[in-house]
Amino acid sequence: MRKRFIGLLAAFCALAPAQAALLSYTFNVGAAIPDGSSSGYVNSQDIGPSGIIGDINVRLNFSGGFNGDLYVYLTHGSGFSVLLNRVGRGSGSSVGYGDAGMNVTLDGAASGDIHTYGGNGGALFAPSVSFQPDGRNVSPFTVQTDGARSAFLSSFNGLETGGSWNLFVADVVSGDQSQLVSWGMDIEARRIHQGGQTTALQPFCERKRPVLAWSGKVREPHLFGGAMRHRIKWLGKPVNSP
Ligand SMILES: [Ca+2]
Repeated sequence: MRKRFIGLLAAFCALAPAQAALLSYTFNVGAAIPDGSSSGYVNSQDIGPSGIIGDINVRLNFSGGFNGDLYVYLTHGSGFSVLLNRVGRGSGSSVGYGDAGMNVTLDGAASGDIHTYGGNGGALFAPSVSFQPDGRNVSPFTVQTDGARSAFLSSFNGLETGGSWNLFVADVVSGDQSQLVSWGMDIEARRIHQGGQTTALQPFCERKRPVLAWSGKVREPHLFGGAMRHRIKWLGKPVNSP
């Protein structure tokens, strides 16, 4: 009986339309990046608590410089993602792509790796153009095209949006100077905080594990039936805790 119910629940989750709130932030910066300095530049932005991250894309807008000089990563809480690590640097080139500037969206679901975008600056000059973040969590002085990729934007999934977001940018090779024009984030939030309440947008489907855990390993003897009814009440309605 329980298995059948869980099966029905799984079917419900599979059929339920995905719901999420899109939170967009753009930060106009206009900062020159120190040329030939691994100390780099950090742009920190504090945003209020608005939700829990389901997915995040990051927009980068640089002008001038030499793209293959740039090493860029983003941190927030326990999250960490390498966005650019000397694009184009690999066995065929020790300096990377020489294009000046970019305006691009980094999206883990995009089809191409920005590290190998091809060196055509024109391809990167529209925020509607998207690539996967570089993800190579290695020194920008040794990075190679075929290096392992691990530091993706999915590192932020499940974290609260609120708090400090820190964009680190270094131009690690002397000659040519980049300017960070602006950067931004497009966040799909699975739950949003408004007016002192948290609204669950996908109460069942984002909590598959607790649902499946209701098979005896629970603290409350009536959790299976009681919590299920409770959660059904949550559907589309405000709840006071995540
Ligand atoms: Ca440089």
